[in-house]
Amino acid sequence: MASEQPPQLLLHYLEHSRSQRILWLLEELEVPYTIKIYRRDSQGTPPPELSLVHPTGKLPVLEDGSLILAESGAIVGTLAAANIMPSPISRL
Ligand SMILES: N[C@@H](CCC(=O)N[C@@H](CS)C(=O)NCC(=O)O)C(=O)O
Repeated sequence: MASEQPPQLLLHYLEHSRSQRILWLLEELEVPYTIKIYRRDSQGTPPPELSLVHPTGKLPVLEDGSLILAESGAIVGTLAAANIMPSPISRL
């Protein structure tokens, strides 16, 4: 019997940020993913380990195996290009 594979996509998510865009899209598309949440401190400052996720120190970042995607717009575009959008924008 084959064992169930864990989702390949890992979303690095900073609370109260545009990371929400990617979370929303993954949910809408019903794409399996795991999520790692980074919390802001009481001043709203993000944790320093963001720079370990990506050299820019900014989130969201979406990991797909060895592929590391940054920039929320690029992540959205990549998910769309992966042909998992229900219909092309041109048909809307
Ligand atoms: N153009 C980038 C901007 C990313 C960005 O500025 N992310 C902010 C949160 S919305 C962040 O990670 N800030 C952490 C910091 O500045 O330390 C995108 O759209 O993903």
